[in-house]
Amino acid sequence: MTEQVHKPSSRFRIGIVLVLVLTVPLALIVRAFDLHVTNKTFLQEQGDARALRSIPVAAHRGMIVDRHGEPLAVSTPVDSIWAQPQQYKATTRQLYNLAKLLDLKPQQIKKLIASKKQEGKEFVYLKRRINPSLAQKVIELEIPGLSIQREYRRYYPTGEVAAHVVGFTNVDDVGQEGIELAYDQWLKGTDGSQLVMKDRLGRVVKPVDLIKSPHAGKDLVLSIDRRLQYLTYRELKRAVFEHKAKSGSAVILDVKTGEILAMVNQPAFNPNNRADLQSYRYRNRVVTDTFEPGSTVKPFTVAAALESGKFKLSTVIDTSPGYMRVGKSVIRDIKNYGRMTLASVIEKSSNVGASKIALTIDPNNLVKVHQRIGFGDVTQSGLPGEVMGSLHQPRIWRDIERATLSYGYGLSVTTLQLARSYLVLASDGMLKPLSIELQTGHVEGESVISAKHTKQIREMLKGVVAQGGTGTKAAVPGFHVAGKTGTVKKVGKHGYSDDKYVSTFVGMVPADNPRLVMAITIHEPRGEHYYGGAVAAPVFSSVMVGALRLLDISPDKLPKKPATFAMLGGAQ
Ligand code: 59J
Repeated sequence: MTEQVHKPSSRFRIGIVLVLVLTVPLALIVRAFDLHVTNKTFLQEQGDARALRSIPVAAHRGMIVDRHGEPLAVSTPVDSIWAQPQQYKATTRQLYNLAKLLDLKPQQIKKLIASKKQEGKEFVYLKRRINPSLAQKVIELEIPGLSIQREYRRYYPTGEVAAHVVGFTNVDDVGQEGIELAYDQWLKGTDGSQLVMKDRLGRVVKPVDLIKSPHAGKDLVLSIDRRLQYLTYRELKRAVFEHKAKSGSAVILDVKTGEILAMVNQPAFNPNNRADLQSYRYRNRVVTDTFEPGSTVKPFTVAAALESGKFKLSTVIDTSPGYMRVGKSVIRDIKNYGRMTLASVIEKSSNVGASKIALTIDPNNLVKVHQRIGFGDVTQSGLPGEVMGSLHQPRIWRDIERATLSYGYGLSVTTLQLARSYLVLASDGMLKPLSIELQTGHVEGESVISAKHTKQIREMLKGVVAQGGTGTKAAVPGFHVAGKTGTVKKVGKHGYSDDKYVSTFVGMVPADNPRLVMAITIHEPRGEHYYGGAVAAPVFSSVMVGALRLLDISPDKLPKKPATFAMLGGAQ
C-alpha cells in the first residue's frame, strides 16, 4: 500500500522538479529578455542618470610677466553655466530668477534649451565666464539640469600698452597672437579629469575621484620692461596723433643682451575687449611690416666704403651742384652741400654723396654688408608672424641701382631688423640674436663689422644729432646720442608718391658706450611736418630721457662749465 501511496507522490514530486527545472530558466530568459530588450531604454536612462561621469578639469594657464615680474597676462577663475537639455526643468519663478542673474531674457533661455533638446544634445552653455560668486547664486536656485564648470579667463593688466607683444587667447584659452600664440604649449598646461556622481536630474551630487590632476601651465618671463614699454607707448601714440599718421612702430633693444625691452605699435587694441580684435589693430607691425629703409642705411654704405680701402675719414666727395644724373634719372639732395667727408654725408644725409660712394665700390660688397647686419633674415626674436624683408641681389648691376641702393632703396626691412642693424653699430660690430625672453648674462654675437669702423661710424652718427645735423630733435640732455634720420617716399600706384612718407629715426645712447638702441617708424604723417627729423626723432628723445633715468644710466655729457661752489657763494 505504502508503495502505492508513495509512487504517485514521488512521481508528483519529480513532476514538480521537472517543471521547475524547465520553467525557472525559461522565466529567467523571459525576464532577461524583458530587461535587455523591452525595457532597455528606460533602465539605461535611469542607470546613466545615476552614473559616474568623467568631467574635464581646466588647467591654470601660466602667467606672462615682464623682466621684473610685473604681470602682463594673468588667468583668473571664472565659472561657466551649462545645461543638460534633457534634464533641465525649471519653474516659472526659477526661470525668471535665472534669467535675471545671467542678464538674459527668460524666453531666450527657454528657446535655447528647447532647441538643443530637440536636437538630442546633452550639453549647452547658457553663459560663459561669469564671476564665481554669481555662478554660486545660480546654483542655489537648484534648477535640475544646470551645472557650473570652472574655467579661467585671461586678463591683460596693461591693456593696450603691451598688447602686440603679449597677444591674446580665444574663448577657449588657446593662444591666437603674440607671445600667447608663440608660447602656447609652454603656457597652457594639461587639463585633468574628475569622476563625479550625478543624480537622476543630471546634477553633480558629489565629486568621487580625481582621475587625472590638471597640470598648470608654466609662467613666462619676458625681456620687456613694463615701464619702458609704457613710455614708448605713450610717446609713439602722441606722435602718431600729433602728425595725423596712419600708423607707427617703435622698439627698444638692450645692447649687451639683444633683449627687446619695449615694442609698441599704433593703432593698438585692448586685448581685454574682443570687439577690438581686427588685424589692422593687432598686427605687430614691428615684425610684420616692411618698408624701404632709405637714408637710415647710409651708415652701412659708409661701412662698405671704409672696408673697400678706397675711402678714409679724410676723403672728400664733391656733391655739387646738389644733384647728379645717373642714366635717365636724377639723384637729388635737398640742397647743394658741395664738398663733403663721409661724416658730413651722414650728418646732412646726402643722397648724392652716398651715390658717389656706391659708384666707386663693388656693389656686391654693399649687399654683403646688408646681409651681414641681418637684413633679409629673421631676428630669432621668437615673435610670431615675423617677416624677413628682402635684399637687393641683381646679377647685372645698372648704375642707378647701385646708386639708389646706397641711400636705401631697392631693399626692404622691418623696424626690428633696422633696430638690430644699429645694434651692430652699438656693440662694436657684433650681430646678436634678439630675444623677447629674459636673458641672464651677456649674449654673444658674431663679429660682422670691425670694431674700428663701427666706432668711426658712431662718431659720424653723433654729428646727426649735434647742431647742424638732421636729427637734432633726438638729443637727450646730459647724453651723447648717435643716430640717423630717414624720410622715404612710399611706393604708390604710379611709382614713388609725393604725399605718402615713412619717417624714421634709429639711434643709440650713450653714444660712446651704448646701452640702448631704439628705432621709430611712422607711416604717412599727414600734418605740417613729415621729415624723420621732425616726426620720429622727438619720440627717441622723450622716451630716452625717461628710460635712461629709470635704468639709472649715468650721463656721459657733463655741462662744460659746471656751477662751482665759489660761484654759488658769489652773492655774499
Ligand atoms: C625724400 C626719396 C624716393 C625714392 C625726398 C623725402 C628718393 C629717390 C628713387 C624728397 C622727401 C622729399 C629710388 S630729406 O631720408 O631724400 O629725415 O629729416 O624718398 O630720393 O631717389 O620731399 N631726410 N630723404 N627721398 N626718394 N627714390 C632727407 C632724405 C633722407 C630728411 C630731411 C630732408 C630723401 C633732412 C627722400 C630727414 O635722408
